Amino acid sequence: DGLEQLESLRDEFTRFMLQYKFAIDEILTKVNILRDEFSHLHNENPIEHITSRVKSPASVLGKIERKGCAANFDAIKRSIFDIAGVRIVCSFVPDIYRVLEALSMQDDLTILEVKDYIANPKPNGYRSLHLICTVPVFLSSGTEHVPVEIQIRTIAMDFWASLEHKIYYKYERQVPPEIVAGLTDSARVAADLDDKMMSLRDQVRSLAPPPGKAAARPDRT
Ligand code: 0O2
Repeated sequence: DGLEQLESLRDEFTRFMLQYKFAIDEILTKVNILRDEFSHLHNENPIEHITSRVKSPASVLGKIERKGCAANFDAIKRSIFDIAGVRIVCSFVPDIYRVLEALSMQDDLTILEVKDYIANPKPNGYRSLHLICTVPVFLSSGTEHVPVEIQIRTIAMDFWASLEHKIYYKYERQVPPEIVAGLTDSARVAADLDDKMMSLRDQVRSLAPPPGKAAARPDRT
């Protein structure tokens, strides 16, 4: 009896986690289509790379505790929105908003929230654009609208966030103040780098194309 209960719980858990994997697959298809479209039709590629992860069960449990959310699958689905996570790393800051706009136009995506930590960085200097949306996943049992957190950032933002995450967690949240200050300062350096690269790109775009080099391919109609 106990064993049967355990097996049924395991199956329910597997089904629960699978819907997040499928949601990620749906978003990855969308983002890869955008990427291919940008590079084939517009001859430019605003997306450097894409990563994704399903939150580990231990990390989901930690969040349930922190949020004081009821420990049942329905409550978890309604209150934890980053079990499925997709990270899109772009070249330049305006590319982030182009990707946001392209995703916003997709009929089957429902955007629940946009958090713009680029316009309003966190006090520690963290910058990224976060998007919480739901995507329909078509299962044999019916359609599930599954939440996904999409983080869109530049290479410089990603570089800083990845290393900050390592340094911060290595000290188990007991980071000495001079290190905190150093991290915040380096976030500023990363932001300056984004500005500098943007300005270099704008300068190069305003130059005439070098002799013998064809101008950028026009959009196909
Ligand atoms: P992981 O391992 O990346 O999944 P909540 O999500 O409810 O806890 P909040 O404030 O609603 O908190 O979410 P927020 O801050 O918009 O987004 C949380 C996620 O953004 C984090 O997920 C990180 O991925 C990233 N993030 C936010 N702030 C920072 C930061 O200061 N440094 C770094 N490196 N990343 C940050 P997780 O679940 O914390 O971690």
